[in-house]
Amino acid sequence: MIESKLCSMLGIEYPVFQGGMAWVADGQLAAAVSNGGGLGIVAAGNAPADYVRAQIRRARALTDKPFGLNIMLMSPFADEVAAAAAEEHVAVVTTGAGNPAKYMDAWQAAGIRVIPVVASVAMAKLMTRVGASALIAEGGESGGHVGDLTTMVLVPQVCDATDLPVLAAGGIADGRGVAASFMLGACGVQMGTRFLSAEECNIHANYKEKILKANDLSTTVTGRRLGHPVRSLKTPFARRYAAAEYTQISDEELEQMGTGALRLAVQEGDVQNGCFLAGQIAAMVTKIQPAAEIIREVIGEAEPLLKGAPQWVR
Ligand code: TUI
Repeated sequence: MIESKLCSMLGIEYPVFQGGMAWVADGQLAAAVSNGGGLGIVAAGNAPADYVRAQIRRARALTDKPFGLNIMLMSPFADEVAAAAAEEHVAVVTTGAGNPAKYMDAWQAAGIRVIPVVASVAMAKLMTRVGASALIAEGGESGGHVGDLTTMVLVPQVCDATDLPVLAAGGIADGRGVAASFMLGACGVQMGTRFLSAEECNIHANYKEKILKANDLSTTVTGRRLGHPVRSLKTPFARRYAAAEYTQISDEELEQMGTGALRLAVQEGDVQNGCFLAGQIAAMVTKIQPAAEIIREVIGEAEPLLKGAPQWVR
């Protein structure tokens, strides 16, 4: 059995979080992951507070286990979603794509454990100072908005910079990734792409098919010109966007090009115009299975690897 202080802190069975994937991580997926013993997370993405409340309530109806809410801090609705999180008293708030310091007092007053995603040591230190309960160190192997560092170099440096429990994220698809994360000093993992193939994940069939067909070189990063690098599958949309970044078009036009592309991928399965966010481990996702089985499988693989570590030492 894997022992992690995250499990006792949060009342979960396995130290496995499901990433807060915008448009993807609804109440049904979050509840399935939490029922499977991990921490399911509802993603607010760019949605208004009403939508987020509805998904929180959906998750609550489907599980009595703890679950989290991910707040994407670049969202125009971040303020109202932050307030809704406090009112709904979710167990955990995770944050991404920014600095949540201004919301920390309100969340803590509501008894919420705040677990920010950090992509640098500076952000890890700041989040430790302002009262985070744990940190998710996410490397650029992940899907979606990415930082500059890889998981391999970010996780140990974040662990050295804080006394808080650290979860590793980015590039983790199986028990080998879990075991490696523990060796780097983490005491839990967050996986996003692996859960795209969960039976309870309500994305368009075309999205799941693209993930199952992906190979090691199927993803690319676009959006550096606007300062928001995003990893997604190499699709017609990604190629058009990447080409446009090197033309004279204005930043506003470029921004406009990306608007709505996530929804087109997730809800319409639009293979021409959708932006299919995925991490570099997409090729390691090979079957559709229940979320609970994914968790059991990765933990089941990690345990013998961690037990076998003494083989390397005489
Ligand atoms: O946030 C993510 N992944 C995401 S967000 C997203 S939605 C989106 N839509 C359009 C454009 C961009 C994104 C899709 N995927 N992961 C967590 C994460 N956070 N990765 C990196 C960071 C991060 C970056 C900078 C965290 C803090 C930070 O600090 C900046 C500051 O304010 O100093």
